[in-house]
Amino acid sequence: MSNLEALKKEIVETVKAAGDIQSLEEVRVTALGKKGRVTDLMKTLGTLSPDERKEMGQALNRLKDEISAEIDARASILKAAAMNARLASEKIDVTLTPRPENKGSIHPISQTIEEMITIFADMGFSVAEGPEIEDDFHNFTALNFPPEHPARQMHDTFYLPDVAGKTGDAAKRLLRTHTSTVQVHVMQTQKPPIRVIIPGRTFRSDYDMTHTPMFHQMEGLLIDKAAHMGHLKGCLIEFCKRFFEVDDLPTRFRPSFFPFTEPSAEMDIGCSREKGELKIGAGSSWLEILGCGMVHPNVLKNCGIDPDEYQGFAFGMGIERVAMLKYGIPDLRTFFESDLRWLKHYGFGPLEQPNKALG
Ligand code: 2NL
Repeated sequence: MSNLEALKKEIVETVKAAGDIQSLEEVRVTALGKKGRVTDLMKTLGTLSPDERKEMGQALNRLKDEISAEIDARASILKAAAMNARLASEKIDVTLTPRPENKGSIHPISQTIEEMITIFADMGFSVAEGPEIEDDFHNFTALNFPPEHPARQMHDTFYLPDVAGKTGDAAKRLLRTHTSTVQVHVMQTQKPPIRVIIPGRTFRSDYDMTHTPMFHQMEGLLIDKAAHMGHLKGCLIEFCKRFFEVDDLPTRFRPSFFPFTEPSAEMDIGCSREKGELKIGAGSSWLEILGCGMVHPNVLKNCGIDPDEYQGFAFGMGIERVAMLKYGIPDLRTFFESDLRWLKHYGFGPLEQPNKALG
């Protein structure tokens, strides 16, 4: 056996004997590192004649490759074993009964969504869902956002890396900034009449006292041949009365602007603010609660619906905001901190009714 073969045999034996990734790394350094045994032999090449140097150089490179392959093979075996050991040691028994001191509760966002669905379902709306990762068309273009609209900028919207092999808008992927993307899918795939609500997560690059990068919206869309602003107002007034459980709730609509509706409005509900305490219902103050309007004809056209035949109304509201108002939760950011004391205090029991007004 040549010297090199003997060396290889010896090193491969130490590779096979390495019991964990750390000792394998030591073996690698001893053989192939800067001061390793194979590297030392490489350094002697300069003392050889040109012919010998060529032959020996090739043999040493081969040896290096063979040892590297042995080390890689051993590394994958050791990594798999380490993962299996970790999986075995971190196993939990999900059939164990929960500890009573950590009793779970329904998050106020889930409770609020359930309450809203209950009220809108009673008016004939069904729930639609869609992807959280979207393209530029569904999030902006179809909704009549002009090409240079500020919401399209990097600092407002979370963009994902471009899709490989595509360019321009077709390559863009983003986290939806509103749930209107789902209405676009619904209009593209369903024939009117349409009556849907969409609760879901939305994402914007923003974080301060009143903004979190992930938040929830509830949007609604109704498309029919003769839908008009009166239907919109009736529907939303009824919703607010039931949601806030106040029969004579004062409401008002103020003109507003959204790219996707024309005309557009914001809806306020009456409230009182006495001694710093907010009370929804009678009073001399107003509280903005949602945005709404008649679906812009360009949006209908972009989604394949003939605006000469159909019209519709749409609305959107922040779920955290209305949950804070209804349940007196003072700080938005606490919603997503998973503080068990907060969850216990503001959470709901599984048998609590979604909405008393319909009970
Ligand atoms: C707000 C205002 C709004 C809509 C959302 C909508 C969706 C389609 C077409 C037209 Cl596909 N409109 N949604 C309309 C008006 C207002 O949201 O303040 N949200 C938190």
